[in-house]
Amino acid sequence: MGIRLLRLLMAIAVAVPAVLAISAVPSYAAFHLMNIRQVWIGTVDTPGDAQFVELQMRAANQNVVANHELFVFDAAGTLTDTFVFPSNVSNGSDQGYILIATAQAESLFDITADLVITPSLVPTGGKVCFETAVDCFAWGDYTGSPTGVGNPFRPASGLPVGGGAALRDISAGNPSLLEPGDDTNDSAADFDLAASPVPHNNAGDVGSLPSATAPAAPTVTSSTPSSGAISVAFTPGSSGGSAITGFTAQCLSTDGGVARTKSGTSSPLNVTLLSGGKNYHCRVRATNAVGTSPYSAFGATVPVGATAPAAPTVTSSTPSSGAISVAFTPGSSGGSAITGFTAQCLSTDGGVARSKTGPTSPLIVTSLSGGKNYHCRVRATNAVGVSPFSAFGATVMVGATAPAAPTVTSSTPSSGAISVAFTPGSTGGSAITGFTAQCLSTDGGVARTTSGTSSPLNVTLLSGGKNYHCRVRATNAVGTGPFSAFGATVPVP
Ligand SMILES: [Ca+2]
Ligand SMILES: [Ca+2]
Repeated sequence: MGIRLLRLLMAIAVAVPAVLAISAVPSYAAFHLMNIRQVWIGTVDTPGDAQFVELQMRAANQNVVANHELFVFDAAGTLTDTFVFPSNVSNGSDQGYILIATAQAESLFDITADLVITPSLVPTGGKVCFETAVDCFAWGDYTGSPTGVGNPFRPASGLPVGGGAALRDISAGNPSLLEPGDDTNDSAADFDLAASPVPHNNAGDVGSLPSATAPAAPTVTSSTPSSGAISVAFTPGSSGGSAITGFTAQCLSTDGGVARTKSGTSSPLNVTLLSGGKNYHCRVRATNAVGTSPYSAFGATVPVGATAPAAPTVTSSTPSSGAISVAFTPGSSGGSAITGFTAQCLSTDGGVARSKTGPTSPLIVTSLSGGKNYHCRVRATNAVGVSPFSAFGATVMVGATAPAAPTVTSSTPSSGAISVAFTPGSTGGSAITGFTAQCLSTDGGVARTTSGTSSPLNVTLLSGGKNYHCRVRATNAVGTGPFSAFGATVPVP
């Protein structure tokens, strides 16, 4: 064997293992032992703008990513964006990271991305893939090909804007290492929702969200008045990094109306119970878990529409016989002239209730029950409506009246007479001193009366052979009441 042949054989002996080694490992070996580790979309302030996809190596020397790509698909599985690594990354350590992020995410987390992308992930559903088949992740209402992704992560709700991140669960095998067994190609099974996003880049930096602050002030966009109310529309300012939990609109009058506030979780807020006919301007502030923003600038000054009047105030209740004179002062007109007042007197011990309407104070409420206790209240009316009642005035006893009419219960004739039985009505607050029965003939007999202190009263000297009906009235110290209705008409023998 000559020297030249020996050298050739030696060269072949060296080369063949090298060729075998090359053919046993695919040419993409230096970037494909990689998984999508974390995906995050959006912040509360700029939904969708701050986004990142984090890759993690599960072997050393997977840093030869130049010209390799991140593919973004929509929910239907259609490719919408492609982002290409312009160069390799420098750190090829096993378990090392590669950060693909928008400039907004770089700023938000104060971290440098290894590949900067434009905002392209849609929170409601989609898919991202590193290269055509290295690894893919699908979420939300993704309905494209299930190859490599199985079931989408959080199919009902997608990725939470401003919320936690989709984070690969690496607990299988060694729980602290990303390994092939941590990828089952089912996004729903392979990922969990982490409380907050924590991006890592290839240089070993760890990004963090800035600590939250109170929100910025909202901006009032319109103030729409109606009867006694203003609907305040606004746009929120920055959340301060912590979700806004509520807003408060405050409306202040520029000409003496009452100030009011209204809280709620979204625009618009309808601030009610404002003073009709007064001018108002309104402002809004926002609250999150950290605190409350300053108020916005005031919106436009607008006139609030007229309302029903405010309740009057009872100033005195002066009783007399069967009546109370109710004096009062009006409240606000509500921006529309008051057209009348109604005083209502209610008894606290069983007297009949009465009311009286008129244009001014006082109103004299009559036909009340003498000797009963009453308190009275007043309300006002204008073109818009009726006010609430005022508070009750003092409780006073109504002066006695003449008695109410008795009730005839029977009329029993005898020769030239009728015995009239009856039951008394109200005394009117003063003891009844007597009754008078009166019998009138319906066919020409002579009329007669008889007085006495109790039922029955026997009315005599009537015309025999004539028909009669009888009635009764009562008398007390105040006076004589009205007659009762007539009893039955009966023939006198
Ligand atoms: Ca593992
Ligand atoms: Ca996979």
